[in-house]
Amino acid sequence: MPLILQPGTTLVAATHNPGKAKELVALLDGRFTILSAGELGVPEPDETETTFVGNALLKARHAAHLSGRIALADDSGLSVTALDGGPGIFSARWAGPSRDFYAAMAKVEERLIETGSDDRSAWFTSALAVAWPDGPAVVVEGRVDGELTFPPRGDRGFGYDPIFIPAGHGLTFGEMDPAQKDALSHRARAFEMLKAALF
Ligand code: ITT
Repeated sequence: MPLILQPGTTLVAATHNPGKAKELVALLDGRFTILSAGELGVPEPDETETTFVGNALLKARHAAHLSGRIALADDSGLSVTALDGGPGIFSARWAGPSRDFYAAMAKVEERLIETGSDDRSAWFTSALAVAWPDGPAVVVEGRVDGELTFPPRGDRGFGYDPIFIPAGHGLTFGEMDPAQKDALSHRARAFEMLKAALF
């Protein structure tokens, strides 16, 4: 039987990151009723996998198992060419336990300077996974390429948005209107694939 998500289905958004949760709700566009993992008291699992896809599946399966509901998870991050794809799956961890992304962005800049490279190309990845409680799961991955800029610009968005300029644009994700980011982001691209697979 094909896996289909009917409009109106209740989904658990398996994220504890408010910036991400907001974007997921905007992308879902009123199609589903969303409960957050935080509201349901579902704890964050340890992200023990080595890929975005692996960690997205792990988070979705964990939330589906504990809540008894279909769960949607995102695992994402910033990859920098001159840092061999880092911080990548460690993007949240570079911000430390207090989730200080200004410190994390400064660390990216320091590491880039240390390499001596003038390559500022980078990309964001988002793996989105949907898991049925103790059942099947689907995972897709989207990417957006761009360039890094320092110092950080803009206070919209979240995480590394103030240093990332998507290719073909002049504004950082931190300066863009949220709707503009949602039209071209890694998360939006992954979401298009999810829609094609499940809606
Ligand atoms: P959950 O696991 O609870 O969803 P998290 O913040 O720990 O929250 P990740 O492990 O997927 O999530 O970490 C991804 C990090 O990458 C995230 O904390 C952001 O700082 C960064 N990131 C991901 N998508 C981003 C975006 O659209 N804009 C800016 N930074 C982003």
